[in-house]
Amino acid sequence: MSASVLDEIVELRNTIEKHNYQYYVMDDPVVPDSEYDRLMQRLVKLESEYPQYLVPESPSQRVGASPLDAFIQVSHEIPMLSLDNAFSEEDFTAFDKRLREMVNVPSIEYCCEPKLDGIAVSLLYQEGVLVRAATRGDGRVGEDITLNVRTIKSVPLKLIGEDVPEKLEVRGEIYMPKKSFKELNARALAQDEKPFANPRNAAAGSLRQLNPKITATRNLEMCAYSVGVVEGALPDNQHAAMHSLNRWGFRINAEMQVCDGVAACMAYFNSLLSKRDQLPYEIDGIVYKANSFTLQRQAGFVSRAPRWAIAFKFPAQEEITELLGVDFQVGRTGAITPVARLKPVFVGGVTVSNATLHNMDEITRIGLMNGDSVVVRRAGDVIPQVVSVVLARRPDNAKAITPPLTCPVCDSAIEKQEGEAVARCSGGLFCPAQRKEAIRHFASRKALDIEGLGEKLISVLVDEGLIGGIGDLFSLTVNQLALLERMGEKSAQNLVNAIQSAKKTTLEKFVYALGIREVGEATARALVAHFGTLEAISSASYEDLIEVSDVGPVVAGHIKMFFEQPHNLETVAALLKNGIYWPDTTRHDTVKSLQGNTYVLTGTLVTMTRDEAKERLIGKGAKVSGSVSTKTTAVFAGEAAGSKLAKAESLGVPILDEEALIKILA
Ligand code: D41
Repeated sequence: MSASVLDEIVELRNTIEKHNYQYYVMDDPVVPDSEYDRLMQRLVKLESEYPQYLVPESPSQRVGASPLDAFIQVSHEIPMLSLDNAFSEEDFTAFDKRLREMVNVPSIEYCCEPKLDGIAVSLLYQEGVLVRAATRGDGRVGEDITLNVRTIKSVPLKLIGEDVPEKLEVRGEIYMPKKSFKELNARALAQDEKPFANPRNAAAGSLRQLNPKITATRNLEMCAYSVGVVEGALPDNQHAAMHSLNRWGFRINAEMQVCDGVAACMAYFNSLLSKRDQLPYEIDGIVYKANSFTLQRQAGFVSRAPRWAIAFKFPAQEEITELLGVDFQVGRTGAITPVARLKPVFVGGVTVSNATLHNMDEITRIGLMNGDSVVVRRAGDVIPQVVSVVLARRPDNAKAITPPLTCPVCDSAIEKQEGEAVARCSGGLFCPAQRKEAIRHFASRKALDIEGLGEKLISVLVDEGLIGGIGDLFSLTVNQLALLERMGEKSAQNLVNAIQSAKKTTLEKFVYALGIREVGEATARALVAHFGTLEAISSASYEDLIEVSDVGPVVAGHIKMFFEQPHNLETVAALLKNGIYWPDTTRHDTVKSLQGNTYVLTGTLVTMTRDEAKERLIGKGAKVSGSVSTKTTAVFAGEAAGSKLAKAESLGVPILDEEALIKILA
């Protein structure tokens, strides 16, 4: 009897380990969470009934019972080396040249992978069982963090495979994925706790917990990058050794690749740099390791860094600089945005002297004061942000930041809606700032695309009283413009020409250009597809508006409000009178081709979403209904269609496939 219980326990452990491996190491889960939970519950139950079978490497034993008093120091049998840095192609070329000359080969194969921004650790396995995990520390002595590391699901407690070495020390990086970091900080903020500055600090803080139960809640991951002590067989190169580790149960970097020579390494560098923001974890560069272990041994190391490896750093995405002051800008919709004026600093590949602070709450949240030193972050193409204050550098004369009580541009009252973080100027188009922004939006590339009408010129035109709003743009004359400072006859003529040729547009662009709150390009397109004409959009009721797939209650409210305001109607009328027009694509044959037909969409479509299909059918004059009836012209059925098919069949309504849908929409 108990022999069969043991069999079941062993079987459960193996199955759970296999699922863990698929889920946490291979990112390729094979069973739903519910099934996994059921297996784990069964295992926990059996182990509590038969404690004689309990072993520390059981997957049920990741989170230990009692917290520690302190971490114990441990020595690394083989020191954990550090990495030299390269910051430019020249640095890297020089490194490669030195190495080639040292080992006397014409070209070197490198095993390349992203440099994860986490905490380096050493994991020791005896007979395939995890016996110790330690931080790198100073490379010779680190701290025993076994209990915490055991809670990390991508760290195998027991290795898989016939060829696992007797003794194996695996080195790697423990890190917090970006998504987990965001969630952790959101939780911290919700509980009025201090958020972590970056995923690296969050990972370090999570590993430094004396209570492993806390670490267990932190969603850390571990990725292997090298082998330390090994008693047993290992392939003779880095890339193959990493794949052995992967088979034995470790996560390795999916971007790992072998590149031969400097040119291939540079191509790899550039390709990862452009992918950087899409990766689910933070990286701060690329690590290049000579692939051959023989070559590694020949090259050796100096002052604790191997001669055969280098970290080629990406430009830093965070730097410290000084806050010179805070300006309050008024946007197109009146939203007042604090903008940090910074002492210029080179970060993320460009010089930054302004950074957004989003809203007043953000200033409070990061506890910002004038004169502070701040951490500025610029990642990818995202606008630079002030991340945090370096409190240790706060000067004695730091001053509180006071938000304006009235609009800094037009002095109108400032409104702040209950529950909204954004404060707004109530001046509407009486506020020159909002007017300027409205004109800028109207002239922008995705709207009427008026070349040469940029921010500075708009500002001058409004300040000089030449235009009051978008309605006045089309009556500007060359003579008026030529009088402006730094505007010659020629550029005045060019601008007037650009304005005139912008008169021909599309209804989609025109609706977008109006600058109705929260009506972006996609919503403008959806409105036009749904209603067909400007008259229909402007006279639509709230109920009509929320029928449009892209439009919710809030946006419907904004649209309705826009077309109820007399000055907006006057502006639209002025624009039309001045000759803005769009070729009427809506009234001709194509649109009305499906007039009078009613369709039902069901199942999953492959080439478009159901909303898209709906919008396009409506655009052609058809009705789209949610339920099948005798009035239904046809049902378009995608994959995994359900009860609507049966209903159509029973009513004798034609059932068509996606191909037919595509044809009808073409
Ligand atoms: O991703 C990393 N942070 C990473 C760090 C990596 N992918 N490879 C590394 N390789 C080494 C050597 C070549 C010494 C085995 C490393 C580190 N070292 C390292 N991390 C912290 C200090 C050194």
